[in-house]
Amino acid sequence: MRVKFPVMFRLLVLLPSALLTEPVRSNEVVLLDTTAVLGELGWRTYPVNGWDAITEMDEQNRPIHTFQVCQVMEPNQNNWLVSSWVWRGAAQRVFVELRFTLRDCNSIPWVAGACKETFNLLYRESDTPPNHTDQRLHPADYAKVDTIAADESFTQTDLGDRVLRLNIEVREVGPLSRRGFQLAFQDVGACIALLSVRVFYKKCPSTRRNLALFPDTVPQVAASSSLVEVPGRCVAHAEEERDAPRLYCGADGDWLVPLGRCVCSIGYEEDHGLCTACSPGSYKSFVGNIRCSKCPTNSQSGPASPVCTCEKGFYRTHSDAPSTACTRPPSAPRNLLFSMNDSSLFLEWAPPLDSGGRRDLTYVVRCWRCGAAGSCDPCGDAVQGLSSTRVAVQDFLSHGNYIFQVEALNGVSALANRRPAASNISISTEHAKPSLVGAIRREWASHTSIALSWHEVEQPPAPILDYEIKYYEKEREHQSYSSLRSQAARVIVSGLKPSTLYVFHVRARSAGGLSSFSLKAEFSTAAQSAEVVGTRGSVLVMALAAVGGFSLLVILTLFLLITGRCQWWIKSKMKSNEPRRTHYHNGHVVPFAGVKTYVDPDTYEDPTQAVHDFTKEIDPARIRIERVIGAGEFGEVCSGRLRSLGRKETAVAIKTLKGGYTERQRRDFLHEASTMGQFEHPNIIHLEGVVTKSRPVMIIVEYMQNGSLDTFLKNHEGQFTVVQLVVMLRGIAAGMAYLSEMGYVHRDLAARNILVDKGLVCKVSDFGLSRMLEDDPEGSYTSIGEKIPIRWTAPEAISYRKFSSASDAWSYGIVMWEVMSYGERPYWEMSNQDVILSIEEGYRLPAPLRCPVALHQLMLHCWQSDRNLRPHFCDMLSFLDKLIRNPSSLLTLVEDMNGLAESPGSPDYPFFISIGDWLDSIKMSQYKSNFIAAGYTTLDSVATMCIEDVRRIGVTLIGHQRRIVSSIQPLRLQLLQAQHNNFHI
Ligand code: ACK
Repeated sequence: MRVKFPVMFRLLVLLPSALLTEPVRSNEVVLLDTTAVLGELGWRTYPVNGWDAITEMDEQNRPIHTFQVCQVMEPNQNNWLVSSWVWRGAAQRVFVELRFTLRDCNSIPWVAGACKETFNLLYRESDTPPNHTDQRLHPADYAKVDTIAADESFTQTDLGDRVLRLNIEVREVGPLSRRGFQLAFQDVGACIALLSVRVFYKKCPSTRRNLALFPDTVPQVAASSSLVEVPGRCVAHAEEERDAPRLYCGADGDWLVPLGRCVCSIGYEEDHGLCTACSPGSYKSFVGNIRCSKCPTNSQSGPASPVCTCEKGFYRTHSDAPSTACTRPPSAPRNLLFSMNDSSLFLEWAPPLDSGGRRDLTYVVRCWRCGAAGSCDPCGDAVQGLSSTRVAVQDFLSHGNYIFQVEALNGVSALANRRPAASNISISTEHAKPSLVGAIRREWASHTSIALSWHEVEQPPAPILDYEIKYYEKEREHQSYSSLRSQAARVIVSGLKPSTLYVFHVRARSAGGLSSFSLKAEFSTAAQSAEVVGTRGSVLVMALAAVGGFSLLVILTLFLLITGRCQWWIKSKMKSNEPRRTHYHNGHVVPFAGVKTYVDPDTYEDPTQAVHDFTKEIDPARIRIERVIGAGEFGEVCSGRLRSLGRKETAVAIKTLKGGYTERQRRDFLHEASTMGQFEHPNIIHLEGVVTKSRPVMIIVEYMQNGSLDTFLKNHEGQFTVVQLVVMLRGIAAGMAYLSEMGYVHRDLAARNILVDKGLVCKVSDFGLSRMLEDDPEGSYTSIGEKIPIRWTAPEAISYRKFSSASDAWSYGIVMWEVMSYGERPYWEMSNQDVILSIEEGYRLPAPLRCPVALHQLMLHCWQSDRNLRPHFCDMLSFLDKLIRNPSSLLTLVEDMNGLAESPGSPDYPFFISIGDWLDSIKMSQYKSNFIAAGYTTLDSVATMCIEDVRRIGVTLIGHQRRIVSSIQPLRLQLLQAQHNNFHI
């Protein structure tokens, strides 16, 4: 007997066709889709009165092919439904997606014995479609794929309405070797409506990665885990870097493990995955994924230029890097003066007004002696390569006429086709008056006065009446000068500007007239705040060092005190009579008795039970989705509103699980909710609840208006005070202290996984189980094939999978660095491999610009190789609280810290022996020639550079400028240490 179920049938045809169809994913190739067949399907039933084929029209007048069977009253049913022949194309393995409803036997009266709740899926391979003349069924030719049961059955509500429960099941068929196949559905007495059958295979769709193109690739099937290695072809104007680009096509049609890469050729830069020509006015002289740089000053270029050419009258030497400005020869030296004493004639001059844009200025001094007849002969060889602006001439005749010429030269003088600019002076030694004044000394200086003294020449030809002191600001040499008179060989010059360099020279007046001026001396007034600067500058340096050292000592003491207190607190808690549940080991913070402990949902035999225990089911009618705000691993992330009983609406973020998911995906998706639902803390993202009983499956969390922390900081660079940044860090530390106390290890703590609300409160988020595998864009495969965000992860976790709260502490140090540098990428563009190696070698991220010493010290503390030495989150929390309460402790910046080298907490930076060595260590080797050309030849000279200097020598990329400047600090420390230890580099 056949049971008809018209109610179900009505429900079926009322189904919107959208429910039966699924948008085709880009990595699926559909071989058969019954919802897309407009004509006859041509499927057969055996016996003919077993399965019923029903074709109805949907709301758009398209046919919906369904098959029903419901022979539940009589035992021993064997009803077959056989599909038409399907060509398998390139597939070696296909997926069959079935949408069906299945009525549960309890809902049908009087069928107790015969009714079944499953059916069988089978297939038969053949090279050609079946012969039309032989339409008999040969069950033995079919291989069974699986017995299919319903997840959800067809039920009846209290009101007697039937509620449709649509089941979607996907099965894998293969490996296939013949050209095609047929599917068969064997019913053994169930009440089934088969609504759609979709057969597809997966391919890795053609893609572009790392500037290489990869073609459509069908996964191999031999072993479902095997990967197909696919070589990539570089896009136009790109070339292979070290290793040829490769991708692996995984069995699920996903591209995996990108290896090697292409990089843009000289003259081209990366733009949205392609290499585009550098625009006129810019250039790129290296192969690599660096941006084109603006042409340096006084140069120009056309499109796709490897280098910019110098404008007329400007030049570059062979050793000048393409990034350096084009320069020209200097103008003439200025103010060539002489003075004399008994034995020497001194020449002195001021540097040229225009150095030509270079720092490699030198001078050549030539001398001619002229006879009475006016003819002049060279006095000897020219003195070449002088870098100072004064020379002493000995061996001159006391009754002679001389012409001296001083030429200014720089690195490009030889390239310019013209004589170097020069200044000349004619001197008659017979009439020249010697200077009666010896070297000028500074006695002391305040911010407005300088006291000077000088020696008189012993036995002057005539008694000295007084002295004239001439002085001017060094920077205003040509604009004005002042003069004073003094009868003694000393003077106090007052009314000067603070922190200003002055030039002084003195001449004597005797009965014989005015002597020539003494040599110039340069002295500076003190800064406004200083009282009187003693003649020994070292006193000042020592005082400053003492102040710096003291503040560091205060910071360290604070830290140790807090740490001590926190440990004491832990110990006193541990002394309690209550039994402890876990113990203190491996750098893991102890969950105490009475403190809630995190339960891993994976320890539940039935994961839905964990969802039930830790989350709240929300009625979807209370949720209003407003807009999509991002894409998660499992589906879209939306913002919306949640209406609560008795409360007004709250803003929420809604994570959705996209349709067509597998059971495993659903479990992984809800794993995050089961984890999050166990936490209740103001710095942990709050779970409102889940929707699991209807589709789409959703996780509802509180809405964080400012989104993820890394993007937020990048968008607000430089807009917060240090205290505001520390308050954000404090929030994250509070959340992490809570998690570690619960015994939860996050494993992916990074600014991108912190969310920020409208009041700038930071909350830890992302508790996804699968993030280690797929979700995190920073995840990279380790040698053992695990995906780990290398830059944020502690070395022991990378090497031995030792994840603990101590490895979270390492990541927290990286988050601190991200926050203090406003979202800069940790280790910049260094490759993951280089990051691992340099960490092993002891390199640690230098302090970001304007980073307080206390914070960089804390970062370094988090990055100790021995994880047992890293601070606990509760220690860090108290430390940050103290800093916030004493903002003055944040005033000492790393760049200002001179005394650090001597302090016990000084960081263990590597030791450099040359500029090249140092630039190599920070991966900035390409700028070696810029430093040399600009005259920076020693580490000492580099240690004084500021960001302006770095820019001036031709480092145009802001990221590189910052990296260089922040790496100068270890150099300063090294030099201070070297001074302290009395050795020279
Ligand atoms: O950086 P965003 O704006 O912040 O973009 C990502 C995106 O969704 C994908 O994860 C944002 N997002 C995630 N959770 C929330 C939330 N609870 N509140 C606001 N935005 C969120 C995240």
